[in-house]
Amino acid sequence: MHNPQRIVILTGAGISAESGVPTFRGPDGLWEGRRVEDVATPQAFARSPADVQRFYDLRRAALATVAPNAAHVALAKLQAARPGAVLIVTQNVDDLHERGGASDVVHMHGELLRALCLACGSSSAWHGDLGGAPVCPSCAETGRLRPDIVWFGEMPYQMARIEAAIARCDTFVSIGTSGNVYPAAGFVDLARRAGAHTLEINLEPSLGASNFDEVRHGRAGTLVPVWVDALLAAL
Ligand code: BV8
Repeated sequence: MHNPQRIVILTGAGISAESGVPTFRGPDGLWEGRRVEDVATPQAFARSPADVQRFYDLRRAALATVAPNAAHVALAKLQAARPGAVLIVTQNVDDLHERGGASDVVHMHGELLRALCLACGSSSAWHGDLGGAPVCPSCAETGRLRPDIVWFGEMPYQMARIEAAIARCDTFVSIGTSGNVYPAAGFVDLARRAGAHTLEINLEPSLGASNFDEVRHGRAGTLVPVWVDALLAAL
């Protein structure tokens, strides 16, 4: 195994599956029989805000019932062992990377535990429901808060930082993602163009599996600690 100096790790719903967070395209990847794309859009929020708020209020409340798993903890261990060398870019809106001990995490699709004010534009930490008429912590406007989540058709967060990190990484690892959603699904191509070694760790081949130099198929909770320990042993 080469000795990576700069690592970018992309994670998706699969890394949180063993913690009990439902995935999107797993057997139950639907919400009350509807595709997530039909709920997680600005159009859906305009059409029925109460419905969308309830969708996220339920997921936010469920966060208190789950805990990080061995894959989250292993990535935090790797970050601690290689300060500044490992960036985690997650599509997940849960806080399990941070609760697993990770420090440098980019939530490119937003966070369940943050709210965005449509009146003043500020983003603030939020733990309760957003249904009803919540008051913005910074401008005190009522009922103008939405989940601070990137919906379909909206620009993901910190794209410049993500693309810069991938352009200079020597190792790109994708964990627990099906490769359905862009621009995240295109990151492996960016990494290849940067000459990085690319590795997929996933329960099954993702849509982009053939774009990776190396693939390991199985459960993240088992494979990620093995990968991290081997990396740290090689140091
Ligand atoms: C944008 C927040 C402009 C909401 C999310 C190009 C081509 C086609 C379409 C597009 C394109 N470019 C843009 C689009 C449109 C769209 C898109 O990609 N649509 C798809 C459906 C075709 N993209 C957008 O709208 C994006 N915005 O493009 O803006 C732009 C363009 C260029 C550059 C900048 C901006 C915004 C997309 C973000 C939407 N918000 N989440 C919420 O959470 O409610 S996306 C959401 O779905 C997740 O965040 C995640 O990204 C995606 C779900 O995918 P995964 O995480 O991979 O989960 P999934 O269930 O699919 O797979 C789980 C995998 O884990 C499986 O493979 C399974 O086998 C594996 N697994 C299961 N258990 C385990 C496991 N693996 C290991 N261990 C286990 N135990």
